[in-house]
Order: sequence, then structure tokens, then C-alpha cells
Amino acid sequence: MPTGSTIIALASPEGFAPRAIIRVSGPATRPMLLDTLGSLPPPRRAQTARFHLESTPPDSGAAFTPTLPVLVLYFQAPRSYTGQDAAEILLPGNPHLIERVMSTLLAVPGVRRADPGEFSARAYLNNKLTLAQAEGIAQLIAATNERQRRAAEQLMRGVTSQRYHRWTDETTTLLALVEAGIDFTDQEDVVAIDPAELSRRLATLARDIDDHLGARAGSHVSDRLPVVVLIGQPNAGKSTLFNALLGRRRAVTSPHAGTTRDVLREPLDLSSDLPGAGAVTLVDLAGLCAHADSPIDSESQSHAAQAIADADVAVFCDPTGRFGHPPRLRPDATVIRVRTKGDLPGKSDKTSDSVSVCALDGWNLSVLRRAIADAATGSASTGVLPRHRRALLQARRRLDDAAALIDQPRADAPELIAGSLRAALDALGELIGRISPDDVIGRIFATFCVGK
Ligand SMILES: Nc1nc2c(ncn2[C@@H]2O[C@H](COP(=O)(O)OP(=O)(O)OP(=O)(O)O)[C@@H](O)[C@H]2O)c(=O)[nH]1
Ligand SMILES: [Mg+2]
Repeated sequence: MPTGSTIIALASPEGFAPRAIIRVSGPATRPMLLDTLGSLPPPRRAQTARFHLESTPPDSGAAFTPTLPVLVLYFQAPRSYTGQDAAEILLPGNPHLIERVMSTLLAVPGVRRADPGEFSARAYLNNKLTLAQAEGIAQLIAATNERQRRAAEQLMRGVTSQRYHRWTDETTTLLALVEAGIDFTDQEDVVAIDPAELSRRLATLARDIDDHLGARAGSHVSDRLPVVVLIGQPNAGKSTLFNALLGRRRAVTSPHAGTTRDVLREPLDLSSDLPGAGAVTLVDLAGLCAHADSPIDSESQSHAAQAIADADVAVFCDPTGRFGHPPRLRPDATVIRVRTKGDLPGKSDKTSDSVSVCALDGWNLSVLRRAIADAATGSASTGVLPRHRRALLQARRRLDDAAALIDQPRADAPELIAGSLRAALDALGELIGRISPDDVIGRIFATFCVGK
């Protein structure tokens, strides 16, 4: 992510508004302000000015350059959000004027439009923000409930980072103690730290991580993909939705109720819907009936009930939007209510917590995919970001591996324990930004909006 260019973006919503804000960051900020305003405002003091718009072709013959009243804030490096020379230009919120100001600014050499999250990425690269704070900002912008807002605030205030640092320190200490045993004892199978002590400290660490991840973490510690079942009455449109989510015709669909009899399971990758969310197992089932008319029906109903009892997430499909009681689910399962066949005129009550979709043309499927990704990663209920959850679960598994090796009577146990602890550290390192591969940074900041 090169930071040598100067980036500009509209930092306020598109459309008409009393005010719009254009944000600028980069080395060409000063010449740009001099060019367009005729003078440089004093740093950090809002100043009114007249912005000289580039003449458009009809005016070009005239010697007259149109100007626009604006309010300008100039921030001198390094005292700015990004750590670079930066500015904010407040102007009337009129899309036509905004575009003319933007094109005047873009005519200054070295200036281009910002990519999503590029301002925050620059702040991070200039050590103005930690990775966790940057993610906190993104989460705050996207928060849809109080829990997520609180989690975002903890990220931004550094509370979450401190916790991650504590776990990293403890893991580093344990690794050092185990390695001391490998390097400095004559007997290879002796660990410098007392095994009971190591075991106790690993258990404490694991419990702290589980608490942070929420009570449901236990069920996700396994490598099993989260299971997402489509449930609802026969003919609710489950199989059509199943196919639409998968992007191919996997299940047979028909206007006749009772088409699906078997349990169909397919992996569905949701990483493009929510960075850090991985794949889930999507399951299509027979529609739920109170009465089974034949042995085939009762067998497919019992298979469906079994699959539902195993599910982490249930997508409850109902074209009427009325949604009765869902069938018996695991107590910690999440239910997503989906009004299927959203293209058909409905007599439904508008339930606020349901999402309407049309599986035939894909309307609102991205909203549903995002809801599934949120529910499957548990981030909806705990506020822990999917990327964090994934890294913490990874660390948690490696700590478990280490703990399981303690009592094993094998000569290379200390080396294996050290290897597991190192892998746990790598996973935790991704969270505190010490090991931040480019693609991780790219993915985090790419989820920001332009202008942030
Ligand atoms: N208009 C409209 N029709 C839909 C939509 N989704 C499904 N349908 C139609 O609804 C009928 C039933 O769809 P299925 O996907 O087979 O329903 P199902 O819930 O799997 O049914 P069972 O397997 O019998 O339980 C088919 O005729 C579909 O074409 C939709 O979004 N809009
Ligand atoms: Mg079906």
C-alpha cells in the first residue's frame, strides 16, 4: 500500500445535504491548498476560504474562474489522523459541486481518489493507530447492536489489546520455560517448569480466552465447520434458497410440497462476505410436517430433526413472514428469520428482525449471507470480530495441543510442546499486529468505507 501519493475522498454520505466533507492526505496537500485556495490556512484552525473551481468547457473562454465558499482545516504532519499532511474541506452538500471540487483537486499532480479504508491504513502505517484500534473504528461504524458497540469501544480504547498482550506475554513466558528445559537439562524428557504448574497455567490461559470468546466458544474449538440448516414448512423455498446460496443447482426444487426428502450437505465459503469468516456446512432438509403420512415421510422427518438438533445456525424460511415457533434447536443455536419469495406480494406482518429475500433473482442474498457469516462466527452475539475469533481459536487449539502433550511419556514431548506454544504465539501475534502479513492488512482495511 504505497503512501507517497495524495489521496482524496468524500467523507460524508453521497447526495444532497447541508454540508459535505472532502478529506485529503498526503504530501501534495500543501501545494493543493495553495493552488485551489490561494493561501495555506494555519494548522488545526478552521478557516473560511474561497475555493477556485477549475473552469468547465463552457466557461473556458472566459478569464473568470468560479469560486465556492468553503471551510478548511489543515493538519500539518505528523499531527494529523494519518500522520501525513492532511486537510478537510467542508462545502455545500450538493453532488454537482462536490464532483467539481473533486475534479479540481484530482487535477493537482500526484492526487488520486482514496481506496476504501486507505486513510486508516495510512494512520496504521504511520503508527497513529494500532491494528486493533483501526478494527475498532471499522466495527463501530458497522455496529448494529449495543454489544458490538461496546466491543468496538474496548478495541479502540486498547482494552482488548491489553488482554491480547497479557496472553501473549504469558505464552512467551511458558515457551521460554519449556525451552529452558530443552536447552539446559541433561535429561531430555525433563521440562524445566513443573508439569503440574505448566498444566495449570495453560488451563488458566485457555479459560480466559474462552471467556473472551463467550460461552459458545467451546463448541467451536473443534475443527468442525459451523452447521447452518435451512428449516421451514414444505414448499417454503428452502431448496431454491440452498441452490441460490451455493450458486449452482444442487437440490431438486418443484412447486410440489414435499420435494426434498434427504439431508443435503454442502460447504459454503463466506469469507468474501465477512473477512475472517470461513466456510460453513449448509444443509437442506425436508420441510417440517406435524404428521408423517408414510414411512418415507417419517424417515425423512426424523433425519431432518437429527440435523436440526446438530445445527449451530438455523435459517428459518417462511414466505408469509409469520414464523411460528422454530423446531427444537440446540439452546445456543442462532435463528435467522428469512421471509422467502420476497418478490411475491405478501400479507405478512413486517417483522423487524427478519430479512426478505428472493432466491430467484438473488435480491437481498448478500444481506442474508452476511447474517449467516455473523451468526456462524458468533460475532453477532459476542462482538468478537471474526478475524480475532479465528486467531484466538487457533491459539486456543495450539494451547490444547501443548496441554495434551504434558503427560505423554515421549522423549520429544518438550520440543512438541514448544512447537505448539510457538504456533499459539504466531496466532496471537496476528492480533496484536506484530505479525501482520500484507494480505491481512489489506483485508482489514478493505472492509472500511472510502473516506475512513
Ligand atoms: N416467486 C418465487 N418463487 C420461489 C422463490 N423461491 C422458491 N420459489 C418457488 O417455490 C416453490 C418451492 O420451492 P422449493 O425450493 O422446492 O421449496 P422447499 O422449501 O425446498 O420445498 P420442500 O422441499 O418441498 O420442503 C418452487 O416452485 C420455487 O420455484 C422465490 O424467491 N420467489
Ligand atoms: Mg426442498
